[in-house]
Amino acid sequence: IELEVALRAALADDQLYVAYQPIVRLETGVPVGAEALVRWLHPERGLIPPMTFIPIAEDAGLIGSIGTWVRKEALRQLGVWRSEGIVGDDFYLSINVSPRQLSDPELPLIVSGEMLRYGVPAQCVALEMTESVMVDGSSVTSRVLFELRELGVKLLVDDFGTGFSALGYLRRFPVTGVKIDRSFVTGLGVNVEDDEIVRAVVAMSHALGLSVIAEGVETPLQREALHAVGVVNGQGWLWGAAVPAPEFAERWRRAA
Ligand code: G
Ligand code: G
Ligand code: MN
Ligand code: NA
Repeated sequence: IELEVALRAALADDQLYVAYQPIVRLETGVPVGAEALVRWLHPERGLIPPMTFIPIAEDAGLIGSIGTWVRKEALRQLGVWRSEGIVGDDFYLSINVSPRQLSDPELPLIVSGEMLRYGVPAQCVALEMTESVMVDGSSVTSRVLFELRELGVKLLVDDFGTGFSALGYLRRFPVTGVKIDRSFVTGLGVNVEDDEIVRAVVAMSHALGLSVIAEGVETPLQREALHAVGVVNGQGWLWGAAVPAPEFAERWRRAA
């Protein structure tokens, strides 16, 4: 409850900011996009991780406001980077959306308005959702996903492989790609079972026409193992952690 009160104040007082982590082509290390990750810098407690405050925001009914703020801020920033020539048409921003946001029937209209306003084409936007959205989602959520996809936005399944669910939703929903959870990437090149899981995920994803992004890539060994099984894109500390917009632009200005 205490954190909930503080979180309401954080939204009002500019304590939230968005950090950007590059998503790169494994072969070259050149960014193809970035993931927008919300950060809360509390005036006394310092940085509070999203793993702590996102669940609180969900329970307190604040995830809608926070999600809206993050999405607008990220799309605004992408518009600025595009107009300054820091990134090009082939660079996309990937934004996390919670189940609650995807149950709002107005979301596709709102997102399309924001893209127009900030001069961002739909193919430069990805939305990341956990598979629970599709497993538990209502018919409204289903319609929202189809409408977003119709706009041209990419739809990615985050933390892929951790949900213990049947995979039928990959065919029923207009998903365009999966992000392999970092728990499977950690053991690559060392643990044969992780190698086999990732190999199978990649084969299935490609058979379904889905893109694959490996998360949490930290070592050259992991990068090589991913490349060997046909993964094209990755994200992780090997290339860079999430950083505030000015640092991201400084670091990647000429590459992206
Ligand atoms: O990189 P980091 O440890 O900050 O992210 C932890 C998790 O918090 C991410 O995997 C993501 O699922 C979640 N998260 C980060 N930013 C957002 C956001 O803007 N909205 C939602 N719903 N979740 C986010
Ligand atoms: O959306 P998602 O929950 O996957 O957010 C990614 C989370 O993983 C963020 O919290 C981010 O800070 C974290 N992360 C990103 N790259 C790495 C990495 O290379 N190693 C580890 N351990 N964590 C990472
Ligand atoms: Mn994510
Ligand atoms: Na993830």
